[in-house]
Amino acid sequence: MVASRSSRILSPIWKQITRNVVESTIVSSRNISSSLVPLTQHLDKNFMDSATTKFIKSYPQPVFESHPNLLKKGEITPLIHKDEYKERRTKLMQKVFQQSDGSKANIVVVQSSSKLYMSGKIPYVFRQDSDFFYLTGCLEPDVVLVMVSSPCFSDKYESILFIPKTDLNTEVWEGPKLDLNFCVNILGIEQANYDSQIAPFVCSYIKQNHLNGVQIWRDHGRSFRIIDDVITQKGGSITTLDYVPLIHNLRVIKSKSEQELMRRSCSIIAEATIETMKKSKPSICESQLWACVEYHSRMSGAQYLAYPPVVAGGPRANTIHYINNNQLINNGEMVLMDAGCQYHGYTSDMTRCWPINGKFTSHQTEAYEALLDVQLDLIQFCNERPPLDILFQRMCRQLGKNLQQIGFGKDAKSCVERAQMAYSVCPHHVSHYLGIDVHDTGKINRNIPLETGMVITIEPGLYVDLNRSIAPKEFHGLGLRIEDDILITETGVEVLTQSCPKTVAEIESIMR
Ligand SMILES: [Mn+2]
Repeated sequence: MVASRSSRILSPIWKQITRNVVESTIVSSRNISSSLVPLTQHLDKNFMDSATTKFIKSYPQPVFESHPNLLKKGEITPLIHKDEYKERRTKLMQKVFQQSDGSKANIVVVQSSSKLYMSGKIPYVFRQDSDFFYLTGCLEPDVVLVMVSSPCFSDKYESILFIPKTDLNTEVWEGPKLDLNFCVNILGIEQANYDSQIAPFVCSYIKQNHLNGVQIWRDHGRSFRIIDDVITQKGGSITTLDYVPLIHNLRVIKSKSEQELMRRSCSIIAEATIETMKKSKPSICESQLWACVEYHSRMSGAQYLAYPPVVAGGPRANTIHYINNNQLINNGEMVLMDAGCQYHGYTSDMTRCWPINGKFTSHQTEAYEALLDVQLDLIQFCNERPPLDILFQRMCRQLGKNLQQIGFGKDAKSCVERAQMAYSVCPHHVSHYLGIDVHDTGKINRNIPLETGMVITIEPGLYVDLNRSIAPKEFHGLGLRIEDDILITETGVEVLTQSCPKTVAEIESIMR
């Protein structure tokens, strides 16, 4: 990364240009069509070299004009059209209205993520806030979406995007930034303004509606100083409510285009995992397998891995969230790899285990097949659309039964005792919702029946640490998990990670 230069050595002519342009970019929402255009008017012709021209034509995020390989006309992010984003906002506002008593005005405030820094001016890879992304498709930091609806008008609302004001110097270093035009013409938000106008706008809206009362909907898990201050100022006339459960209710059901994005995300991680199996050999380092899965994911179009993967050789697989990934894997050991990627905002989450030398031992086969049998049964059971918690109970029963058949928990006499024994070797849940987040829509209870359009994981595990007395000695140290991503369809289930093999014979054949 190139270090920034001190502003002291900017030549006077650049100072002049910068000053002119900063002054010229003050654009109100009344004349947003003039945004960016004035930039060129102040530039001397001599400075309009090819790099500058290119810069003027650039956009803050991929659009059809600049990335026809990624986007069709009208799509804000790949496969998601402007109209779908608008429909999401409309549905949210309908839910907001349903939750209100109808006599009050509603203000919904959704913040994007902010840039985070590792040190000094070195940023972390930027990841957009999931709810903000879902409602706008906007990939820029420090933006705020405000939606307002007056009392008694259920289907009428207004959306305004508030953006940070940029300057030429920032754009020279970081590239083009969001402008008011982009918000309206590309993102399809009805109005746009600068972030200095958030408080005045919200205050005046509250003032207009103070007789009816005003409800402010926000993410109760995040603070937002501007809105905190407004609420403190305005005191009693305002109720604050949490919009997150309402958005999660929408996000938990995936549209056709979201399903296709998830399908691609899952197939990328499936193929990348196959490549990683092929690269495996005794004494390879866990970090090399991590590099391999990340390389193949990104080469196939993923933006990044969705979370730090677990690449755990031998007994380290018993540490469920092992992410050190820094040890050599010995001949005769198995490796557990839990990895997922992010494909244009949508996440996959898959786990496979394989012997590092390509050949399962008899005990590894026994334990692995006991677990795989449970996983296959649970995927089938999804056809009956059970709640996730029922899947978990079923996992405990089935795993208990299978484990006893290979010598675990000899003293467990009843079904309940066997299920308890299984819970002791698989202490995590067997499923979670999946989507924009890995652990998606956390506000949705796991006790509701599965519905068409939901995507979930099925991930039973078996962790036999070195002192696990209920297990025969030959299984000690083994840690296994098998995880696939499942779409609930109108007619049944679709295993989105299907293309990654998981039977003993298939895995051995791939590694041969
Ligand atoms: Mn998972």
